[in-house]
Amino acid sequence: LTQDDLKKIAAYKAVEYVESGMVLGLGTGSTAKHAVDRIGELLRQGKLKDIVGIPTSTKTHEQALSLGIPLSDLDAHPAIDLAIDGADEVDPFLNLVKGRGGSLLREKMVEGACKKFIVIVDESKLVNYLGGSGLAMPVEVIKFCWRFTAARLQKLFEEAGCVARLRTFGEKEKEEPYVTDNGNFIVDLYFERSIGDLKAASDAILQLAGVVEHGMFLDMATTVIVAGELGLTVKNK
Ligand code: DER
Repeated sequence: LTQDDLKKIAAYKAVEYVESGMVLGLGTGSTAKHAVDRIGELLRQGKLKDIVGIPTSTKTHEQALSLGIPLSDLDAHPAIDLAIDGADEVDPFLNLVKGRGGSLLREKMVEGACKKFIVIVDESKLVNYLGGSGLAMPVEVIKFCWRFTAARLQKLFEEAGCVARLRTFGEKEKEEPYVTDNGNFIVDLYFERSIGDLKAASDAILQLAGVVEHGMFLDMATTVIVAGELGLTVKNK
């Protein structure tokens, strides 16, 4: 089984929790893409009806449009029945790192408004502690004086050996800063050691005026579906 097969298996399992008439948060990323495709398929087959989708990115908005999934937004639907989305890291307490796809702000807004939030991952996303994968922990920051904000973020976590880097895209020498759907930059944090108390870390990050939001989703997931070589595991909060 390829990693994408596992992502699809987890996604299809999550869609089994979708009932007709639900307002759904539609996630972003390669795993959530399979869930959105599956919802579109079941709508087309008439197996699901009266679904309203609340996309977490322009990318997912376009995918859902192409599938004919009726769409709306948080202004019209401030309370959402169920969101399905991927994650970059899942710790043993179902805390998440998200946002390596750049959509963390809208994801956190939508998923924070949900009664149930199902996370779908392949087993490679499981970590012992957040930041433990050595991969990016994203922080969305305003463009204004982003270097100032990045330096304060790096200083905040110097104990954990933190390096803060502006997210860019494009070839070497012609790299451009990545700009989110909301017109902001992303500073990615890389850690050598655990940052310890996650709630304290979250509060400290959000106190910096130039920060918009960070990619730690603490105590938000209600169910995590993990697809592994040996099968599916469903972890409930
Ligand atoms: O950017 C995001 O938050 C995505 O959901 C990410 O966390 C998971 O993306 P993947 O399913 O492509 O690994």
